[in-house]
Amino acid sequence: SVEASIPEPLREAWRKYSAVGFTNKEEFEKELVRHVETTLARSLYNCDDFSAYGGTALAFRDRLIIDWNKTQQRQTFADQKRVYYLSLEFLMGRALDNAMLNVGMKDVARDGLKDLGFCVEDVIDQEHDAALGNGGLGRLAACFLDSLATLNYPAWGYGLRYRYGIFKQEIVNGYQVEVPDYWLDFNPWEFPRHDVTVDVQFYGWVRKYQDENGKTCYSWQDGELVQAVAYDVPIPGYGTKSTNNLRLWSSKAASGEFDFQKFNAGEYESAVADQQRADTISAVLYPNDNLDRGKELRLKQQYFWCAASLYDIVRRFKKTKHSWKDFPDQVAIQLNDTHPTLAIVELQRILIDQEGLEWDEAWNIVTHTFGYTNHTVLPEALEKWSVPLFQNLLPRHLQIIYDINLFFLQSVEKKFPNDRDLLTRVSIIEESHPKMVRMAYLAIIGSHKVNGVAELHSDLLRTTLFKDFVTVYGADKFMNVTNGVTPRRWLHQANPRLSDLIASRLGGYHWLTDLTLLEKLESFVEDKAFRDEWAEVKTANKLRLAKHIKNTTGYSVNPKALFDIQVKRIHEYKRQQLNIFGVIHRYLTIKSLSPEERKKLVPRVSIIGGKAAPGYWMAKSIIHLINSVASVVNKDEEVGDLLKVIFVEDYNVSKAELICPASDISEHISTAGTEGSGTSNMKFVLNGGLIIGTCDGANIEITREIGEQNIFLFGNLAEDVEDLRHRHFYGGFKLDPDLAKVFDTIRSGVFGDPSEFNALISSITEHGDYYLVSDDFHSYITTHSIVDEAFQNKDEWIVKSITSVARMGFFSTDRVINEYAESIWNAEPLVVKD
Ligand code: F58
Repeated sequence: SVEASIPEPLREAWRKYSAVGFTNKEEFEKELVRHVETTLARSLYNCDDFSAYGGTALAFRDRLIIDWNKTQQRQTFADQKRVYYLSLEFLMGRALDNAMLNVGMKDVARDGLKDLGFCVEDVIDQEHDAALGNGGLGRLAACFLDSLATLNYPAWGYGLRYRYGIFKQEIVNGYQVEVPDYWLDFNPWEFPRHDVTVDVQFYGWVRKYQDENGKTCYSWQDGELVQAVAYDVPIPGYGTKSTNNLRLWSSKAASGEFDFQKFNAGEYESAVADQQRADTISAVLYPNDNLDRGKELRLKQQYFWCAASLYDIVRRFKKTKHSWKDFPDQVAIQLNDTHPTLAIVELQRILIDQEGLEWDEAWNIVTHTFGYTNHTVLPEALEKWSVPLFQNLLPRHLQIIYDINLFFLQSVEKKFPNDRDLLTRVSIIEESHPKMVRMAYLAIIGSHKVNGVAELHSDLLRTTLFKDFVTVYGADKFMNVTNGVTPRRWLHQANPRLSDLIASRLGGYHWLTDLTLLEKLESFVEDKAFRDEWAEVKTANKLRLAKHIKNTTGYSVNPKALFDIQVKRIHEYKRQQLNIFGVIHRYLTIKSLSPEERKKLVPRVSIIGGKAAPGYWMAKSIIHLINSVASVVNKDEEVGDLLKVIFVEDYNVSKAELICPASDISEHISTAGTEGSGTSNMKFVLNGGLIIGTCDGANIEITREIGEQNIFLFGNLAEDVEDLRHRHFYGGFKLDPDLAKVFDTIRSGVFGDPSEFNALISSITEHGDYYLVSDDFHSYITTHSIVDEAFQNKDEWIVKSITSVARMGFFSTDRVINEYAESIWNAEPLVVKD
């Protein structure tokens, strides 16, 4: 603040000593040793890899924070629009390697560490992943932050600082076991801001009163206060000084609330219990992916985070001295799914209850500020909160929601008189028992733009889920912004060999900030030497993964085999069951062949990884089946190298960086129409792997970009899914004969107690096969044979691989962020100079 700033005449003295951070190897070594010896209190006699990691991280952190300070100052003075990305999940993974590469100092670090007796890769490997997310949605938020900083947008992320991130997965006797992920023991990447706090209110009641002018007003009274404390994480851009901020809120008992009265009255334990109750809010990330469970603590998390973030944003806005009507020109807030929808209601509450604006003026500001991104059409994932729960926890917000709904329904009624059904369908309140608040509808009504994450997905939103809202608002409010990934982490960092090879031909790394430049690679496709080098890179990456597999599972896999990979959250709609049934089918085929015939086969390693939500039994039994099949197949000497099955334990961001560069083929095989976009499909293709996939999510646009001849598509189309499901229920279900054999084999007990897999099988044979596993099985198996055949022509395979990478420019999050900035946020970059 102004009061705390050093007066002008003294600033020279200050500037003389301003921190600059290291700029070369010697200075890096000096900083590293200083941090190890003083910050970490270790010495050259007890500095292990972990301490070297600590020292290196702290040295890089210093650099980041210097740039961060300058960036924030410049943004404050520039007085231009800021973007706020509200996401309950930021799946950041590791920060050190990323920081090294983004500030362009990895070689300096490598050489410096070597001088001091350390290997940079081993040091990087010490870092615990920041795993504050479940899957695609959380990782997308992390990629967005990288692009926002790289493109110099003045942007902040807001999230929760969970004490426990997504659980660590262990496989015990083939079953998933969840272990808590306590990741904060040593986290050099965050800055606690104990002076940046917000008191957040819960429960209580609403007082209605008249102000001095006789206007009816409302105020939220009493209840319980919980304090939000800010923790800031610097986000470096690639090749720029811009360093943005990710602000994560941590909860604790509000200062007045650690009840000294109770304490003095001898109720020490109960005072501590209150404190713990407050701590609980930011304690743990909910581990469900694409499932809404409606738990009160989750709603508390959502409001806690929205209220703290909004308070912070409004506080920053007020310092600019702009008038309220300018708010949407100064602030754009993007809602990552419906989880932050309460921010809409909270801003309306601040404007009318605290700032005294009239309803319409306030609502106009609110709706011009927010944009909402939807990530799924699965009905079970759509958030709804029970009205009684709301009434108790957030009584004033419920009133405001009812008012928003009333005014909205009145406007609909005016436009479409006498259509009661329409009113019931679009009402924010679902008339069930108990009544429910439909968060997606509230998000649509409170935002000026709504977007899906791939073309098919956005089309489905417009024609099914949000159809009535297209009728009400017109089609322009609903748009598509196809997802992407950051090429810095997902190519440069994950696959240094490929990045260097590309740089050797394109004359440097400028394509990392304009990914469309990769198209120049196509001119090298005819170059035999280049193709050979390309193939060598893939082999080296497969060896790197094979080594990890050996170390973690004990299984040796042949790096010459076709590596077939499916890594993502385990979910019936993503159809890992289709994959493992296909593997069993392959196993049966191998067993049925003569030794001579077997020689013609292409050896395969089927690699599957991912976490199941702890309460999702079907997903857990899929994991169990994969592991059971692995333990039989991998021991079968008749099969040998022809087939190996590997379950990768505890799939996370840092493992993805190891896995994505090592695929020959990866699987993106969701039932058509169910996957919003998918982003691992992009990561794999960008790393020179081909894909087998359904016509779903972004697979369709990947096909458009890279060409049909470079992808293996199979299965029914989205437009036919409804019909097929309908037919299953009305007498038309016929189990695919090959799949029937697979089921017979499972039932025979070859893979252990078959009763464990009853539910999995009967969901297909008896309960309607909702995900069309049987319908798509034949097409899936046939397409895998085509893959085998294609893989045998090594040269053509490499041509497909190079061509695909060359055409992936569209899938950079840089393109994505520029689209959001232009068509939703109306925000401009702000370059930070030295
Ligand atoms: C994913 N959603 C989509 N949700 O499934 C995927 O197709 C898309 O590519 C990705 O978002 C990015 O747009 C997803 O990951 C979650 O994990 C939620 C977490 C919180 C509870 C509800 C699901």
